[in-house]
Amino acid sequence: MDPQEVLQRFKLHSGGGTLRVVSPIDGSELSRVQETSPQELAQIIEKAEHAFKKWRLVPAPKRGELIRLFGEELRAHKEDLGALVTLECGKILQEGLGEVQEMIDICDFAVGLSRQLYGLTIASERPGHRMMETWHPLGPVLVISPFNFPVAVWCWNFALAIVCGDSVIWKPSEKTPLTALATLSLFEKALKKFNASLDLLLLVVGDSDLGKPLVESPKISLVSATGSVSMGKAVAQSVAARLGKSLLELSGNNAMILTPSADLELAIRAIAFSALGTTGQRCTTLRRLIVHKSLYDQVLKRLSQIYKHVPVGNPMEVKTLMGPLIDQRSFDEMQVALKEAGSQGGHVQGGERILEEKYPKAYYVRPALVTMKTQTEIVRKETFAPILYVIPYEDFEDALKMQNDVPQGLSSCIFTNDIREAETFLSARGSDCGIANVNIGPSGAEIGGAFGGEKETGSGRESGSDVWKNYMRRATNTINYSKELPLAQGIHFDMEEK
Ligand code: UN1
Repeated sequence: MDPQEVLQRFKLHSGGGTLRVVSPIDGSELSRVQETSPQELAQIIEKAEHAFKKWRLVPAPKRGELIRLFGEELRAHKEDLGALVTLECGKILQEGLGEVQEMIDICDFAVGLSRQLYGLTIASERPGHRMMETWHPLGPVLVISPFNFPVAVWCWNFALAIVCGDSVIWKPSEKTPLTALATLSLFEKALKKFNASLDLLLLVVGDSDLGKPLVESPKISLVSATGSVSMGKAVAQSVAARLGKSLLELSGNNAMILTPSADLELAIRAIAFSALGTTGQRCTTLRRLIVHKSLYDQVLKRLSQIYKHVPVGNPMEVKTLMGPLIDQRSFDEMQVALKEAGSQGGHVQGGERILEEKYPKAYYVRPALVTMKTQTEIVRKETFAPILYVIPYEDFEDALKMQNDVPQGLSSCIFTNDIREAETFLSARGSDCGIANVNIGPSGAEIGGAFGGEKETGSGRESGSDVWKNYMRRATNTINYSKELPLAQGIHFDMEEK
């Protein structure tokens, strides 16, 4: 697909702004985008507040109708938006399309949800009383989204926030503003069909400093941020300083325990997709393979072949399975990590830059397979690149301990056909991650489940299940329909009026 054609379809080629957007595919300039100025932020917040005040009064199933229309636009433009995702963040076209499908899926989920924002009725201890819980729209939500899932992760938040009655301010990664602009234009089409002209989605384009005044503003009811631990810590501290609400989905350091009873054919395929997919730049990427020593040699041999031969190249080409890294910084960080791994006793295969002559301004690498005797410091760190550490284990309990012995707690999995191992892995003393899978890799989650993790991953949950509760406020209501005024806890407070 011709990049210019893709840009033209969303009218993004004209440029005229100050933010230079380059494609990681070849380092070429895609466009120059208008940046939001710091002076505009107050007005953006005001617009979001104004839209929220109107939107919260629209019945939830009607709000769902808007997301249904948005989902239809996404369906109609799946190919174009998927190609734009590939062009701007470098993931292969299959994954670019998958990303748009993930948006469509969460829209469908949110439409159903718009008729299911259920509260509870609670038995009152007092006669003639009824208690209930009601859920109300929360307010303007700020969504800070990452380059690696430039639209799907945002959409998890957006689709839910909109059916919950909130307005959304979106601060996409400064590396991927074009997909955000294209998505905004599709949402505007849906708004038009819905016959509304509300500022339910406001974009803030520019570098991370721009997000700061928004994060600090008490007018933002929820800050949902996806990205690195350092970004998450800064956001969490600012929001906590004003006792605001945040929802964080940060780094992962995801492992697979590969046991003697595992179905190796499945496991190898799962390893390949979850370690190499998105060029190792998913927060759910498989980074640690904890493999039983009886399988170690044969698994390593097979992986070594896969790592040598996996087709790396232009992500627009059908045969490519691994595209470029996002930028030079990411490449440099990968090299530093590999050097450290070497100095900590690791043996490194791959990891070098390739296709330099064809793409001098882009960063393609051979994925790196690193054997380690133990889980050293560098293994415990998340490096956002295709590096897979392979560590042997002898005793299942040691493997479990190793799986949990990292600061992050996003995703994890075990490959086993032994029910005791599987159930132990899923039990209270098993994996400490927000996602724990059996005979499936750690990445590629469906939208129906709650997505997120513990420890340094930030404890937030996005996407499915009952995650919608993050985007609403809860009220507990007690109604007295009796002619008495009994107090709870049996307290007497009788007074005589003089
Ligand atoms: C991310 O990398 O931030 O489970 C999100 C997955 C995708 C989402 C990844 N559905 O890998």
